[in-house]
Amino acid sequence: MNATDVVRTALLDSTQVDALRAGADEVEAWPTGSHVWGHYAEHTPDGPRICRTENVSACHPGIAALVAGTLADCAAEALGEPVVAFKDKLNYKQPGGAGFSPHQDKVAYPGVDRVMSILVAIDDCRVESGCLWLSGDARDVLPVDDRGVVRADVTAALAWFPVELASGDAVWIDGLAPHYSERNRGDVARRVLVASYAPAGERYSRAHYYAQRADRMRQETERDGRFRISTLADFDGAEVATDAPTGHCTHA
Ligand SMILES: O=C(O)CCC(=O)C(=O)O
Repeated sequence: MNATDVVRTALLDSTQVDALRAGADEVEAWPTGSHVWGHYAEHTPDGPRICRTENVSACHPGIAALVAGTLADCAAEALGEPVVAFKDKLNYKQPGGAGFSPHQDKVAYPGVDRVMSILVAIDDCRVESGCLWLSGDARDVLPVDDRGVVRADVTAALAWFPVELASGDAVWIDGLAPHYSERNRGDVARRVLVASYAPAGERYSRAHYYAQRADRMRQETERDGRFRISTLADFDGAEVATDAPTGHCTHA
């Protein structure tokens, strides 16, 4: 497998890219911790910057429409059957922003069987700005360490390729495909929207996923004392710890 097998060039047209960019700007301006599903910041050399917003669809109709429309069609094509969108997030990766250690989405999303994520580039994603790296070598769930990321010795034995994208391009990430990304060493942001889908027949839902996610994150943090922005402790950055969400979203 290489990047040409999994990239859809220009999945979004220029009107869709402009709308997505405007939506991401709008959401990024929300105060840290103000969105009940997660609106997280990290420490960067330029100070705290927003690094991730979870479940953007819940509070942004434009992005919700994209997740339910063009991106869902792309996921259905990849899985070869109708899909349900159960998760989406914006990853911002500002200059100096951190990457993510190698992981598999099937391990990260509690109880899901088959999953296909579509990562669409808002800004150009280059090696320098911390694009995604993928491996096509895994046929099953791989051994993990205490953070839930693929064990270093296993990671070292896999073949990896970078997935460079222009804004509007997308990449399919199968639930078993190990992937990671590096720090943004450039001077412009590398923002992406990532939406995740399960086959509709599995009856896996957004409400189920986000309830399971909250439980899993609470349990894991009780176990290891780490503040985290996902079920796995795969984020390599220094998060700005915020209080647990209260169950009330100020943007809904
Ligand atoms: O945005 C990235 O670089 C990594 C995407 C990803 O794997 C994740 O958010 O879990």
